[in-house]
Amino acid sequence: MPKSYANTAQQSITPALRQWIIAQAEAGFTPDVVLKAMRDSGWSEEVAVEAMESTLTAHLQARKQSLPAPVAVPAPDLSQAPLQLDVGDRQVRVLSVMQNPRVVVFGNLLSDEECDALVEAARPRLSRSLTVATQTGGEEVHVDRTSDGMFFSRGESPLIQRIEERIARLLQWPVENGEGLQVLHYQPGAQYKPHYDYFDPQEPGTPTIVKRGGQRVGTLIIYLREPEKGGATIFPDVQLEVAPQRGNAVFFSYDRPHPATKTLHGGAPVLAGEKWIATKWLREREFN
Ligand code: PD2
Ligand code: ZN
Repeated sequence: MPKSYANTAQQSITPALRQWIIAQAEAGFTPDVVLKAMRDSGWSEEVAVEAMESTLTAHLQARKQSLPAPVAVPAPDLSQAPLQLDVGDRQVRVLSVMQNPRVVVFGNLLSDEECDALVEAARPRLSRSLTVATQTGGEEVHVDRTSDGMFFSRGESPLIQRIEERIARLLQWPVENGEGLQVLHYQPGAQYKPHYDYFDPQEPGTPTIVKRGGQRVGTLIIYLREPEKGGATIFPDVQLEVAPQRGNAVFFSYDRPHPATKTLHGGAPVLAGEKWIATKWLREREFN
């Protein structure tokens, strides 16, 4: 740590000292440990306490200000802790709930027949998955995403319409705010490395992307065909793994485009067999 060579009366709180205090706090050291290290390096108790207090208060304030404001997000009605939710044409089971990040695992969202029908309608239209090109707002092939995929248009067939209406009821979010359903096919070895689904406000392409419908605020990943091994959806910030069980789905929401939402997630490599999913991304506003 920066040493104090001056006597107590002359000790001043330098930028180097402030940086060091922030680094200690972010590394998880408690205030007493940090204070002791400062005293051991020659700082007086009085100056050390003042330096800690003023530095950390200002740091937290700055962090708060850089956090985007929270917005409304899609959410199932879990106020009565239901075991299942009536979505009109089906009872969807609530299997697991996490508060922070907001993650809900659903069972019985789609029938086996609906899963198969989506796979067969998607199969002839697959091509190597693209990700959004963050520089330009266009799309590009990306090594982090080794699946094949396609998008259905919203409402393009009675099957798609039925599923979209079911999702809208389940998550209490308008059909119009949803992007078209995307189907992804992972072969052995394919994965989707951890990422956030919201568009990074720092990237130059983001203002163009969010002109249409605003930010993404929620994701529903539906498992259409399960692999024999691997292929879980993982949330590394909270060490959560969701098994890709056919007909089930994992939902998560993010009320601001910021890592503070802890919604970093990925598709673990498929180790054997093939994995098929359908993803519905939900926007703040009508997406057209
Ligand atoms: O296939 C998955 O489990 C997965 C993981 C991360 C899908 C997505 N992201 C996605 O479609 O956004
Ligand atoms: Zn994702």
